[in-house]
Amino acid sequence: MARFRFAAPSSSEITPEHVYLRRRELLGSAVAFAPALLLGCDRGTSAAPAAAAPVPASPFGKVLRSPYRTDEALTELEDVTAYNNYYEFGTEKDDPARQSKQFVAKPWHVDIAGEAEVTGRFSFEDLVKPHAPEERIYRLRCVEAWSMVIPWIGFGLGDLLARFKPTSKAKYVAFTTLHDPDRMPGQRRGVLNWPYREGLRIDEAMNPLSMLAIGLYGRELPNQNGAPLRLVVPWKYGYKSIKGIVRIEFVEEQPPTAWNDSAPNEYGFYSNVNPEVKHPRWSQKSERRISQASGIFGSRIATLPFNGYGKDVAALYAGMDLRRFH
Ligand SMILES: Nc1nc2c(c(=O)[nH]1)N[C@H]1C(S)=C(S)[C@@H](COP(=O)(O)O)O[C@H]1N2
Ligand SMILES: [Mo]
Repeated sequence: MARFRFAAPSSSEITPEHVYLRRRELLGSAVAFAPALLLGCDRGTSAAPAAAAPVPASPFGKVLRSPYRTDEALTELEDVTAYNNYYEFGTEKDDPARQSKQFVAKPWHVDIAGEAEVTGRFSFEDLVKPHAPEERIYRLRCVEAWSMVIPWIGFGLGDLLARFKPTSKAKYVAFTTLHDPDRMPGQRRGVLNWPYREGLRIDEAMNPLSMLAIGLYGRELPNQNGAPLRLVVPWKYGYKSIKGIVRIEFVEEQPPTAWNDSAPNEYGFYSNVNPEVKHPRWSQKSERRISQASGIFGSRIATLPFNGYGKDVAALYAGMDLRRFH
């Protein structure tokens, strides 16, 4: 495997799902008969495709392998798509997978509005087409103290936003999820003030780590993960990564956000992963990585400031009291 890895370094193809799955089989069985082979692997990364696995067509065409990637073990596809938070489809972790089965994320439009030179309604296809899809492997840290490592397909949010030429009044970007109780059964209950809304300061939105995801594990985004497009902001708690986006608005004032709205003492606007700021109901100092290798919930690991992305984003908050602006 190690040899294969170096024999094929130039592949910019996405690591396809069946390679991940095959790799998982290899990892599962290799322990029994070939520990040396396993050790030779690039442990826990998807950078090493399983030997001789054919590369199937991707729904995205060519996918670039982004340098934005952690080399930690991936959370298995089964868990990424079975253990979700998406209150539009129910509040239990297994609700979104079950209750989003009928959801059809097509046709899909996104309204671009507010302080920008270019505004209007764009089809999902028109929005996505100019952007070369890339695979980025990010940690997602939920405020509930579990985390996953997910190979997303998408592109930089900033690249998309720049197309609309935000004006100097665009200090924040506000995002809104589809509001359609007929198609999103969870919205028939008032557990949140629908529609789900999120926001970023414009410099956070333009930071190259912020991405719009349209897929994961080489496939289109599953409904329960936010089809057809959702935000992924890896240095913030998971709830900032809003799913099923239908509106992006450039605004001058800090916009309201769903969780801050419903429990302001628990959820601030910034929501940067911060082990030093305690959630009123639980510590944020550690997390359990969801992984089948070590039981569905792996052992506890220390949570890192900014979810480990401090090198790239800490400067955004220079001089700010991050306890106050939590
Ligand atoms: N519209 C919407 N987006 C949402 C949520 C939600 O309930 N509704 N849940 C958030 C939370 S709390 C988390 S942890 C992540 C989970 O993403 P995943 O299910 O793809 O892992 O989605 C976030 N995005
Ligand atoms: Mo979350």
